[in-house]
Amino acid sequence: MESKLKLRTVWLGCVAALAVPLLHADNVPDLFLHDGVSLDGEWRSIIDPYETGYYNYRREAHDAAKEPSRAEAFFLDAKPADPGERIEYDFDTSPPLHVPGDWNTQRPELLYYEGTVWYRRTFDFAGLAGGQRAFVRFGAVNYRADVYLNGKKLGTHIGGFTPFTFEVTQLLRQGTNSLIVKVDNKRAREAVPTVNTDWWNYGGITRDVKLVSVPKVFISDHRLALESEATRAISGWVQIAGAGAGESVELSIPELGEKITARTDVSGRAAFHFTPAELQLWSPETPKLYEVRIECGGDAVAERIGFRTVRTQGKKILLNGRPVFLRGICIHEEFPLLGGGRVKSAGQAKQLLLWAKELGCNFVRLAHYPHNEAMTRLADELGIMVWSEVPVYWTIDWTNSETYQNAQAQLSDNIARDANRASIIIWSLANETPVSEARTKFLSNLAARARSLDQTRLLSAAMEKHSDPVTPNVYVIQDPLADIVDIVAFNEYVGWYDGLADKCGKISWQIPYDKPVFVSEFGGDARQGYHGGKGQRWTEEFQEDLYLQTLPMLDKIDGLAGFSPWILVDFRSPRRVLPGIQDGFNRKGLISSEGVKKKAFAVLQEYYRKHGGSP
Ligand code: GCB
Repeated sequence: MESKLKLRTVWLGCVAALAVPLLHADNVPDLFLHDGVSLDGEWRSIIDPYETGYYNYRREAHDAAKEPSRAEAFFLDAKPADPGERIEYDFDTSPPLHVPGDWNTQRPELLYYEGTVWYRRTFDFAGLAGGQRAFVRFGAVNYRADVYLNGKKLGTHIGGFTPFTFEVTQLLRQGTNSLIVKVDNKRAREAVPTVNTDWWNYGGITRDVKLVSVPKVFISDHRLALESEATRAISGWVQIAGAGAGESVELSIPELGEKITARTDVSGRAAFHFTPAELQLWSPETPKLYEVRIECGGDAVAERIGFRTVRTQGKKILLNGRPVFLRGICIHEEFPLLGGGRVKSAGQAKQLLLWAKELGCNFVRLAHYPHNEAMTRLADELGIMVWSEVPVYWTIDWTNSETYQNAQAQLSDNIARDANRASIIIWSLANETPVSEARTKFLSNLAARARSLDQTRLLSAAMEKHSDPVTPNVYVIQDPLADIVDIVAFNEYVGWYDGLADKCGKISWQIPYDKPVFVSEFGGDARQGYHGGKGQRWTEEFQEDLYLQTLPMLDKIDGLAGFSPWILVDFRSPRRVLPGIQDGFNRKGLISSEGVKKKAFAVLQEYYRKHGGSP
């Protein structure tokens, strides 16, 4: 990560209260709820593997130059002023890419492209009403975004799966505006994720972009949560940007007959505490959501929120005070049909969750990074509990403080984005990270940060199992991270990376924590339509048998609170090269990359049916 990393502003409200014009903002969560002008659609694009539009021939950044070269600095979006002028690029005649969307599945030559692509979108703007402020909001850009409006740099954002925002009040023009994003998805050792993953690193402006105008004083964030299922008290706050003390904020939940007014404190925050007479709690069986409205001065937002509690008691997970078994499945944010690639619409997100429902799931693990906003909002609506994760995966650069700051920013932005989603019950800190002192320090700092930002959810991380050579069939979870998290979760691949399926019958478990146990992955590959005996690897029968053998093995785990097999749908992974079988896909899906169910789907469905799942 570079030192030019975006300036992080912790609370927009605090910063805006200063008389300094705010140029850099990051996640201002409630801009999602404000109406805006969509900037989705066709953007002009320039593929720039050598970053010619960014660096001059001495490798100095054009955007740091006093007088950037009109001929070469792409962010200027220049046109020849006369027939003799040298301008070595032209957005107007460059081909389009669709936003939201990864670039890889839009043009065959970009399938495995990693590097820089410049995006440009022009839009007309009529002007801001007196005192209004304007922001441009990106749902996600993978991985690094350098953003420019009308030839001026707005800032840089790093991290591929969380939203970010820049204030553009001063830079918007009446008439035509040019918004340019240099998107760079090159992997880096010190990045989060790092160079080595088992998924394809799609590049592009992968989520929605919009331009939002708001009053000078506006609602920038809010939190509401049920304090206890016994008292039914709800508490929370609303953050007003640009406000000091004494601003009046109204919060109402019409269906509950609640309308409460509170005043902001000096930091622009208004606190709420109330106990509705009749509150129906959110659960997978009854995913009740209430319309919550917030008003402050000339600004208003509304969204649907569910109320529930989640905590642990010994080896149990309690939802609304009652034990719950998590019938889960892992999901990557990838859609199998329509050309594949990153999920591009709420409709695609919904299809993934409906498949999980059909399996009988009440829980999904959204691997290995924050999924799009639609996913968690739909999970609220559909009654599916969620494990939400940040891409701290495998071998992160544990001792690099910028890497830590990066991971912490992604975690904080994810929490800020989704803190009002009843469906999310677990924040996950990491996946299969090798035990070391540096790694445990890194993750315990992340855990402390997560707890300071949100006390209404559980923490976990997908750990690994170990065994002693003297007792190879006794699997032990022994990881200092297990002392830190609330749920002891681990991945296991007995029968795939670890012997054959018949090994499952020999395994016993030692998990010495008085905490719920969750198996966050198991599974094996099958090429859909490839059939053979159950001993023949890659066939649907092999995968089916693996599931049949694994489920009774997991039943033997003391304190098992659920599991999420790997994975709902086959997904792209360049590590997976076996011709005719993998062809660039991890084939552990229960559904193929063409959207067809494999035999093991029915095995898991039947198990979940017996455990209360009703597809
Ligand atoms: C794992 C990883 C997951 C991989 C999976 C596999 O343990 O967490 O990202 O895709 O195994 O298929 O090997």
